[in-house]
Amino acid sequence: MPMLATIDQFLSRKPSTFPGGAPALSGLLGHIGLVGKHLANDLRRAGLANILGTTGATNVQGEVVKKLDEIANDTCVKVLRESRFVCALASEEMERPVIFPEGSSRGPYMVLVDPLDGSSNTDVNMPLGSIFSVVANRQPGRTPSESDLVRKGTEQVAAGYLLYGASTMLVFTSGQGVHGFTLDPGIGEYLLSHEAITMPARGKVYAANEGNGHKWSAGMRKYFDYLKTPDKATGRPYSARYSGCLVGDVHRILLGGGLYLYPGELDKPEGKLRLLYEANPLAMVVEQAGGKASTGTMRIMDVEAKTLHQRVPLIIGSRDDVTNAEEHIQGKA
Ligand code: FDP
Repeated sequence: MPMLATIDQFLSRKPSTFPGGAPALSGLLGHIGLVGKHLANDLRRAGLANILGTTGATNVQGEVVKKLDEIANDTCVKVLRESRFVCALASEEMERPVIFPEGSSRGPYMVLVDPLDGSSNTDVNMPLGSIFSVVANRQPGRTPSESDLVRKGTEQVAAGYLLYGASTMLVFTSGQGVHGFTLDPGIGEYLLSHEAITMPARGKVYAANEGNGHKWSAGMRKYFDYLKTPDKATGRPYSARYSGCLVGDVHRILLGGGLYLYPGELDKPEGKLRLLYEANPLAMVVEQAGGKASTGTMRIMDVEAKTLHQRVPLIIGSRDDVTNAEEHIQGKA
């Protein structure tokens, strides 16, 4: 039976290692949670409110912008601008970060977001997510620059995601385990539903867009053959589960084990996903739950961050599954 604690109540119960302490983390998560409430509300009514489909524009990644991508980004900017904990925001949808105006409200943290993850799911009423990464301003009070946001995954002070599925969830870590809260829409509160999530060391599920298989390295293709070859002792074949929403797939794996892969391709070795606001925050969550996140050759959170919208191959999930995938990719299996 879950305890019906709010985020605030939950955080105030334990000593916090978050820089700024539990009240600062609670305040920050309050605003991120508010973004989630707005977006969950928009998504529930999307088919009725003429907000499905595209805007006609393309974003900095050269990808088609959905109306809901734009709404989600605007919501993040509007809500986090009001937070006295946040001084800057970077987003998948904006080429440059927004630096919030100076003043008494300027906060010590910088937030990096993918405002609406899995946007191909918008028009078909399938799961979507928002991903967030939090880093500290190196010199609190000073106006940060873009380069201050471009940081290694190990420098994150908190990270997590919102999942808009059958219910809305806020899952986060601040380096003290991973905790999941479910939004009770009747009272408008996130309540603790999944305390101290721990992943199985190995799972039975893989998530990947196998339609891209012809573009992968021989080692990667060999690993997928391995996953599908029956072998009782190692629990194979694995089941395929791919939702088109990274957050949804990682959430399934976080709770039940297995792995998600978006590999680099022969003519696009950097892959598709973004390091700073997709791979790094999910890597922090998964590592805190006992799992692992890798490029195939190195730990995601150790990848040197060079640019805001940098891409990275991602293999993330149960510890032993990710290690096994790495061994295949590196020709050691
Ligand atoms: P999307 O581009 O629809 O936002 O983050 C990018 C992402 O979705 C992930 O959520 C998803 O797992 C993946 O890309 C889907 O990409 P493919 O359509 O190439 O499979």
